[in-house]
Amino acid sequence: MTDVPLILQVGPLKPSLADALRTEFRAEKLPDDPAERSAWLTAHAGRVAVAVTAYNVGVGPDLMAALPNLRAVLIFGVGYDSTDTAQARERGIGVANTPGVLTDAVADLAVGLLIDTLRGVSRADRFVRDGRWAAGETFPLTREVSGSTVGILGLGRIGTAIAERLAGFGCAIAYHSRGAVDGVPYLYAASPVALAEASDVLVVVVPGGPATEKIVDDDVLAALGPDGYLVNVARGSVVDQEALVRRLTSGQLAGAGLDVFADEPNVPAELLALDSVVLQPHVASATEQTRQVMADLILENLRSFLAGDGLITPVPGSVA
Ligand code: NAP
Ligand code: 8YV
Repeated sequence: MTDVPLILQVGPLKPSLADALRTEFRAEKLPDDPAERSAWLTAHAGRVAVAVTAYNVGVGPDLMAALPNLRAVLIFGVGYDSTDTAQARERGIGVANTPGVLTDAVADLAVGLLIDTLRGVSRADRFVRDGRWAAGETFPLTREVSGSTVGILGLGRIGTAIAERLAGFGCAIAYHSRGAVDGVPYLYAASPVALAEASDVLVVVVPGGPATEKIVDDDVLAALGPDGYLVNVARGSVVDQEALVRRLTSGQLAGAGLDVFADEPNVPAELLALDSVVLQPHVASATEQTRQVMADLILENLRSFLAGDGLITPVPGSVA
């Protein structure tokens, strides 16, 4: 046992980031195997000063409680719903994420997913590859994107970037957040149901966590109606996935574009079988450029924190 402060990698990270943590900071990786993890924690937990993790793993309540000298958690991603921020606040542990630097990439993918879902880009590609065009079949008409009304649930950084892109398509934009946003030219809806009622397409981009658990419930999907579409680039937890599957399979919803799911990487078999949905493996921020800048921001936070200058991008409510 030594008292040198340790940087701990929790879960998989971008390989170049994991390399930089290991070479520049002598970081160690928490074993994945439960028995090995438990033995590692028994031997080294007291040395861990900083944990570096990603959205899909995080530092949950048990792991955080097992690290008595933890001082900071750095999250590769803007969402921090898998990390116990309440315990961190109580214990004065700083939590930082990577906000802003992935906004454009996520907004681009959301708009691409929306266009694909309404216009059937992936479906038409399958149609051609399957030889159906060559065999004389006609691809069915699809739904116009330009001029449609798009509801944005969560007009934050990414929601705003999506709205700005879609305004360029001549879409009417409505939104719902817990409060109206000053100075935006979009229609404010007082609830998720009111937003869905006003929208042809509902794009979901609120943070995950208990406050937004199934915020898109069956009532919201019903309000969207049989000609309505859902696009989710937020978290699987924010949509009632069973209700979504039911409405899609029964034709009570026209289609969905989904980058996120309730139990990733598992996607319900019913969705895999549906031609009206476009499915993505949680890749909205996954460009070379964005992932590099996210990794750089993690390292900048770490260097700043270790130099005693605090976290550069603490999450709301966190100590810096
Ligand atoms: P942000 O700037 O904090 O925006 C979040 C928005 O959601 C704000 O407008 C906020 O407004 C609203 N909101 C929060 N709680 C709400 C509630 N209970 N009801 C209604 N609105 C609520 O965050 P961001 O950078 O845009 O990121 C948003 C989320 O996108 C992340 O947290 C993450 O889960 C997800 N994301 C996914 C991917 C992906 O790969 N698919 C990539 C990046 C991000 P108010 O506080 O005024 O309500
Ligand atoms: C992930 C995301 O961070 O930022 C978020 O909240 O969901 C994504 O950008 C990314 O997939 C890497 O973990």
